[in-house]
Amino acid sequence: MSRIRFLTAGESHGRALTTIIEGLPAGLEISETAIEHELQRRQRGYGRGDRMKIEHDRARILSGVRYGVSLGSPVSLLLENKDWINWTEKMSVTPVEHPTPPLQMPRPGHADFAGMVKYRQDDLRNLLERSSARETTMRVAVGAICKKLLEKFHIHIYGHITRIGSVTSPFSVLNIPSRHFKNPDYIKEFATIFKQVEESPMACADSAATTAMVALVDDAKQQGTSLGGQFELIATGLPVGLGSHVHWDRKLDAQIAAALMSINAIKAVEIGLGVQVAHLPGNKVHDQLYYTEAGGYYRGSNNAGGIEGGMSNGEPIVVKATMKPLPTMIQPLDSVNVATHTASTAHYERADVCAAPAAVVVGEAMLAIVLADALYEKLGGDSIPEMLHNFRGLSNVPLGW
Ligand code: EPS
Repeated sequence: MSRIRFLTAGESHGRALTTIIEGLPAGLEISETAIEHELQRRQRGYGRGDRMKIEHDRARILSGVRYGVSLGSPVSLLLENKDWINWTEKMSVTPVEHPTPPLQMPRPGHADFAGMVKYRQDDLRNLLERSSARETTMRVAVGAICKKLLEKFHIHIYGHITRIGSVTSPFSVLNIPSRHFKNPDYIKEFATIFKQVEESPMACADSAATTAMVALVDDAKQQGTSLGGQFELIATGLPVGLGSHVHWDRKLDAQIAAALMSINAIKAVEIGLGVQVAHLPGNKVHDQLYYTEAGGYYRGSNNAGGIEGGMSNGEPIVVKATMKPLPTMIQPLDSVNVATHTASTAHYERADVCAAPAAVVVGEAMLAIVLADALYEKLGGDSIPEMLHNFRGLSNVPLGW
């Protein structure tokens, strides 16, 4: 990330979560309503725990915006945890007379064990509060702003669930002929698919798969276990040449993979065909190139997922991320009491049976952040008008041979 940087702070049951975003251009419309819309999407999903009934996530803009428009100065956001009133003693910043007894049975799969050893903590509360996926509220808020930036350039990001446990959705963007995305009428039709995704409690484009996924979540809840999943993200409207082949940390696919792997519980990220490329010969993998006078360049397929040599190639970017089942379960796994070294079961507290539909929204946000940064790096400037001017200029630059 070279232009847009952000930090987040806050504990899951602390007073609030905050972020400072540095490097945004001036002249971008930013509203609390647009941020709230994305935060509400993150709270959705069948299988979420009771915390989502307590919270109504809203972020207040504290700086960097005047009359609804960014100033180019750091934008800071504050999201207050409604649940905080129930945790003022347990999460007090100042010492309390009667601290709560320490939690000493690490949950396998969570940050508890490694974090307790690394930070020399005897209370796993000191780890879980920050390792909780509640931190992703701030990423979604930053992503909401980056989505607005991208929309100025007609770049749109979509996400949907492709798998929950054993149930898969038949819909994948990789099955849509690549040239359709050059057709503005198709882009409108494509957007309507995602209206169905918004209506699905599992953020899934297929209604039969949604029903089966809901039943699977019910079953997992009954059994006191949890479920992971897989989702596909798509970015349309990108110009050719975001990222670069010249250095490892400038490769766009590497930046996207790192951003998505940083989301809680994500264990794998694939671009385009992803791991399937190992099974296929070259002539079935690479996207053949064609040209028409009217429409310019187009591809026979988009198996590369819109990225070749670490650069966007003008096709939709398609990324898949895989999420593990959450490690907090009503039927807990074997663990050890770290104070007594005796066999025990892992700590349990309120959790989600399945948070994959929410992770789609976090994935969209992280993709938006990376792409907004890459676009800004490509276009330069300090304001939206300057970026738009440079964007229009891109297509006028002749090829160098
Ligand atoms: C989350 C809030 C948390 C959990 C979940 C994500 O709320 P609480 O811990 O108060 O029930 O629902 O956290 C985890 C999945 C985790 O592993 O910690 C949220 O806002 O997304």
